Amino acid sequence: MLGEMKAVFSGVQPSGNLTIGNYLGAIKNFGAFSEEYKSFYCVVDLHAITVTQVPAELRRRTYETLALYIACGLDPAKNTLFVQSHVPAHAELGWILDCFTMFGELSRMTQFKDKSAKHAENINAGLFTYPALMAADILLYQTDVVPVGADQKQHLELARDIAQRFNSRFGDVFTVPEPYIAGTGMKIMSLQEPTAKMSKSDENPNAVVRILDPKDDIIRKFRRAVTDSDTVVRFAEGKDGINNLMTIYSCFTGKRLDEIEREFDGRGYGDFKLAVGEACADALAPVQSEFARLMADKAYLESVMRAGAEDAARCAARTLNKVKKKLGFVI
Ligand code: ATP
Ligand code: LTN
Repeated sequence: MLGEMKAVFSGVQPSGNLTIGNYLGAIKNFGAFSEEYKSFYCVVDLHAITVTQVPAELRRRTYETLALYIACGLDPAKNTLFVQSHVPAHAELGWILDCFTMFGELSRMTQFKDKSAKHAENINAGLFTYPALMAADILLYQTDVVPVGADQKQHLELARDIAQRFNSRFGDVFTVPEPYIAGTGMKIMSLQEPTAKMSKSDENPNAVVRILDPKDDIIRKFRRAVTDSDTVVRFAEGKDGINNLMTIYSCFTGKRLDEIEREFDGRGYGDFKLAVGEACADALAPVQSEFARLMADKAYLESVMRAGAEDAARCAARTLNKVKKKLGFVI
């Protein structure tokens, strides 16, 4: 709780062009909290540099990620939208929480294991302590709810453990956050390898549908999606490709899985894939045009991020001061 209100916090890394996994698993669900919660949505650039970034691209994507937040329906008047590095309290509390996070806990994180396998030449300390910084992001705002995709559940559990550990030593300092993992959109899989998560840093362009992809590309990628040798559109074990396409179609159209099975009864995969592509492209079209409008107005985006950082810094300072006092720092 932040004062009288419940608080929601989430973050997206400006580490690549966002995918429909980021959209359906995370951003699309953020707006639901705006009315009743004090809402913080952050572009987590400090997290992004745990893997090598090209500076000019990082800068461009930071603007783009903020613009996408707004284009996906987050009104800056109702949501605090900001860039993580603009609020130094994140790095400060991150360090403090490093000292309350165990080596063994961090070693068990699957994202660390996956990313260190993928970036074997750059297994840096930041990649390892990433979850403690994420805990700092969340705990600074006395966050009640964190909407994330299923892949972040383990990090959320660690953030809860860190909060509880700190509280049991120093009294009630942090709200213990709950994850909010959206229904069928929780894990969108790669179109080329449907047992692996769709990830914005995937190198195979056909595996990933990006929020900003033109309609033709979207249709083509779904047409090439890996399915199976069966011909029936049915949600079932072993049909990972079809299950994923059905999930995506359901998220974009609001139709239930059994309705989708009936809709495509007796029709082939070709028809179904085309329908998924069209539903996806149609749903993204308004987001894309709003995005283009926003990106043409950098001054507006800068005013949003500045105001967001000011508000976030004010809220974060309250928690950070409390933490420093508890620790025995002279303030
Ligand atoms: P990267 O490939 O750089 O690790 P990512 O695509 O996993 O990035 P993040 O910035 O780490 O994206 O995640 C932003 C949000 O999107 C998180 O809440 C995450 O859980 C969610 N998310 C990412 N990929 C998916 C997916 N395939 N399905 C559902 N949610 C997802
Ligand atoms: N770790 C997340 C991004 C992230 C985040 C957060 C999400 C950083 N800080 C705080 C929710 C709350 C990711 O990789 N998707």
